[in-house]
Amino acid sequence: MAKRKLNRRQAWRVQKIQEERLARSERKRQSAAPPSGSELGPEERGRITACYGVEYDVEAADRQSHRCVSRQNIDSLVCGDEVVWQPGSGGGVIVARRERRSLLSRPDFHQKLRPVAANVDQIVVVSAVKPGVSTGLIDRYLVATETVAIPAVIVINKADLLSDEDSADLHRRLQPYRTLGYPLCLVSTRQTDGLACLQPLLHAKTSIFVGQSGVGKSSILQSLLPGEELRVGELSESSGLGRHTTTVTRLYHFPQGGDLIDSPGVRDFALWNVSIREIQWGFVEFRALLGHCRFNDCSHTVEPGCAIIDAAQRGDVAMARLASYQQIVAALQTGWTNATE
Ligand SMILES: Nc1nc2c(ncn2[C@@H]2O[C@H](COP(=O)(O)OP(=O)(O)OP(=O)(O)O)[C@@H](O)[C@H]2O)c(=O)[nH]1
Ligand SMILES: [Mg+2]
Ligand SMILES: [Zn+2]
Repeated sequence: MAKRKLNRRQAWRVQKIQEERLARSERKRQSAAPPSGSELGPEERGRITACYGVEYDVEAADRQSHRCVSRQNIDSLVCGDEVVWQPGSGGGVIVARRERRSLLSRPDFHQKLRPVAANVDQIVVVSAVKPGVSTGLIDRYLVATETVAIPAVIVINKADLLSDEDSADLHRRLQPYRTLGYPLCLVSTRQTDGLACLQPLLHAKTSIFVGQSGVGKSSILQSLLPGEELRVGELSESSGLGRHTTTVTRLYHFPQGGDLIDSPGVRDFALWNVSIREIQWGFVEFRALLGHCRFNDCSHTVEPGCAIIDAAQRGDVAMARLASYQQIVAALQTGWTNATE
């Protein structure tokens, strides 16, 4: 159809209608925006305990929770962030974010690196007898925790499913972590006192649980906080993997002190934006040996005179840890750090 040529009056009317539409949408946008300063109460300090897209739960000093939106000039807000907020009639407005002590990021489902939690003092790497303990995966998590310089604790859940012969093998595989000084707990939510080893480690600090979906992160938290209603999922029988039951990252308080952030598990954990140097630094037992290899640029994989390979052959570095490091490096070189055990 040929374009109809408008006379001046018709063109003016079309323009007028467009302007009215724009003004209407702008009015709508403004009414959805946070209230202006004059309608808000005094500034208060608080902490973000959960994020839902553009809304946040902010906990005030009196532990009351307030649903808030954020001023647009705050770049990113995550669970654990300490903020300044102002109460309003229909909820509050976050007006500033305080400086972070630490920030934890990880790839989302689209493999984009996203911040997950702030001001965390300790990372609890959770693995489980079912779907299985992968030391390769634990090593990748430990590289990540060492990179952000946040202390790690290793937890192996579902000890109730461990047979006597598997138990000996598991203890052998976990020995290197004990030697390195990582606190390590074998726990179960199905046994009386099954969490006794973990409980004191969570006292008086903010911890976050990380680990594959289905390892029982929420179940452990539920056992430690019987008063809370947490969502715990069933393991898919066919795959033995969980179904990402937890969908929102949320901070909980223990009555005896200490906070814990529960976050959705990831089926796979790849190391993103880490350099070979950071990976080497992430293997804590390598640190004293770095710089002692025959070649300056030694990758500790095939080179003769490698101080780390020599140490592994002497038994000073666990062979499994060296193999794990080499797998991560090999995977990094192919552009994907999806190493298995
Ligand atoms: N046998 C056994 N099963 C457990 C134990 N702890 C948790 N489970 C089961 O493991 C399954 C997964 O538990 P969740 O707590 O939802 O796992 P999650 O790590 O929070 O999973 P996401 O939220 O998806 O990351 C559930 O069916 C639990 O009942 C345990 O100690 N022993
Ligand atoms: Mg969960
Ligand atoms: Zn070397």
